[in-house]
Amino acid sequence: MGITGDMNEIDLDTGILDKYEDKVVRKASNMRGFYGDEEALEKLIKSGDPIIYEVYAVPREGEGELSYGVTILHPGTVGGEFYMTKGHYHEKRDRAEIYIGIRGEGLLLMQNGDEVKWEEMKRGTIVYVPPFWAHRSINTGDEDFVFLAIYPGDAGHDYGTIAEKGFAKIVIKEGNGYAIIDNPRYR
Ligand code: PAN
Ligand code: ZN
Repeated sequence: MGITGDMNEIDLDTGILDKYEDKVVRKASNMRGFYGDEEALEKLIKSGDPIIYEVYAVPREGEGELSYGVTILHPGTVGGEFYMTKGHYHEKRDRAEIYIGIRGEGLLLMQNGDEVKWEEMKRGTIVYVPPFWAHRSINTGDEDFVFLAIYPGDAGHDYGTIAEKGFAKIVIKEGNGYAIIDNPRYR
């Protein structure tokens, strides 16, 4: 991993970036408070604390710049809820984002106040996250769900609001598919 210039390369089959400057790894133990079934999460942590997702990013933090990153969200469930990202609002609420699906399948769940919407994602899907919408991705498949995200350099990440309140909907495994249901813990 070196410092990148203005050029980089993504392997469109795997999502692997040739160069990146930031790597974030979120294990089960980093996801305390995010799942309804806390016991199931503790069990998962005890049984080896698996990685839930990894982010490989090239940040450019100034106003007017763009940052981008690839997220690799592994498959699995915690008490019936699929593996997912923490989710966040942008600190600067009016900053939008673009998600591009690369591999696997998932959902992009978005929330603005109490209003919720979502889009299914797979290889080639492009989803526009408008300004003011919080966003969380969810792996609804049985292989890695991989996507590229491009966002304003000065967007910033507010994790606190979602960590405290959650999303109004959660995504659970149902048969071979998924169901999107009201979050009983939503505040
Ligand atoms: C994405 C996310 C990435 C990880 O790059 O940061 O998928 O999700 P969390 O940040 O919620 O842990 C993005 O939306 N950037 O703005
Ligand atoms: Zn974002």
